[in-house]
Amino acid sequence: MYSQGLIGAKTETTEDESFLAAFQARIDAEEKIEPNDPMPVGYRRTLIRQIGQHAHSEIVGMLPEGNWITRAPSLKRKAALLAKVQDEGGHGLYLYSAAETLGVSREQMTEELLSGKAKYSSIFNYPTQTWADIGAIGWLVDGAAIMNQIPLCRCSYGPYARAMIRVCKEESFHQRQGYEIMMTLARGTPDQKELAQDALNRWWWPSLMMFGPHDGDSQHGDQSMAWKIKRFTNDELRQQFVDSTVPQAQYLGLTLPDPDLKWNDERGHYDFGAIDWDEFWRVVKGGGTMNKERIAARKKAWDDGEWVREAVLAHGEKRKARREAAKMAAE
Ligand code: BYC
Repeated sequence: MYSQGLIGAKTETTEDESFLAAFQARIDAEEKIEPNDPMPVGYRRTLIRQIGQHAHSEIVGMLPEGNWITRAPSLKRKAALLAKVQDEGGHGLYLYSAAETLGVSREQMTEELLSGKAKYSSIFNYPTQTWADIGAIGWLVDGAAIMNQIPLCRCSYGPYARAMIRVCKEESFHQRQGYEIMMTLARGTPDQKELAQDALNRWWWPSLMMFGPHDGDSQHGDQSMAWKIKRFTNDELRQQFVDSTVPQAQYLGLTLPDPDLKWNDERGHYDFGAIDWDEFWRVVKGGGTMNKERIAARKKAWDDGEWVREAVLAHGEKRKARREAAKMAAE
């Protein structure tokens, strides 16, 4: 992996006023920050936290949908779902590689996920109860992900921004496959339409929570905006998501589970009801229905893969030794 030579690299900087001002000037001039550039410790730490958690979300996110691969209703649906889940694994790999360019190892990030120190998106702690949940996840969860990730393509840190470009293209396919499942169900029998409505009722509020706490409670928001890691605040992106999703629900003939949802002519946006922040923090802190199961599945995957990692390293060592022996013989 191109980034592995950077793990454990010397990363300290002297953070006097002139260094910080020069760094901010580069950000303000829209220059990309690259792995070997000097950067403030806080900038590096924020990126490792965010990219690491983003990577974890992608691979934990494979679990709720992976749960339906064997039960997809047709071969076509199975093939699309398999491809989608595989894409999410790929996103995790690009993101772990992007985080490695900041000097952190995959092992370290995995330990933090398994110990609960590093978070992953709250949304993946809800169970996928019916086939319609796969439609709702593609439509809403991938839809929310796109809304959040398109601006990350312009993130000030080069490797993260570049990883996001491909991720967003794939998320766009995911969103469409989800919406198409919802459309098929919504236009099907009354029972099928009811399944779609039930899935929407369960996934709507957790999808709004994906954007994170209100701006007033977002600890990292202001600094991440100043560093142009984030380009929009949590509340701005949540509002954009609501505004673009309401007409999609109307087109499906489904009802969003929010009696306070209504168009506000003055603001030019939809008003929506209060989010249950107690539920959000409970889930983020490990109290969701599926938290324990998700971490147990990731731990098993990590443990089961140990022999593969060892075999790859041993193979690498052997190849290196062979190359060196051939070089010595040639000299
Ligand atoms: N869930 O100061 P704030 C996907 C945490 S994958 C859990 O606003 P920030 C997909 C936050 O980490 C979707 N925790 O933070 C995959 C912080 O805690 P720490 C993942 C959350 O970073 C497979 C604290 O709350 N997308 O789409 O400025 C299949 C305070 O928050 C959540 C990304 O990761 C949450 N929802 O803003 C389908 C995108 N929200 O770290 C789909 C990249 C907040 O201090 N990440 N927290 O312990 C971001 O854009 C930002 O990190 C966030 C939060 C907007 C999520």
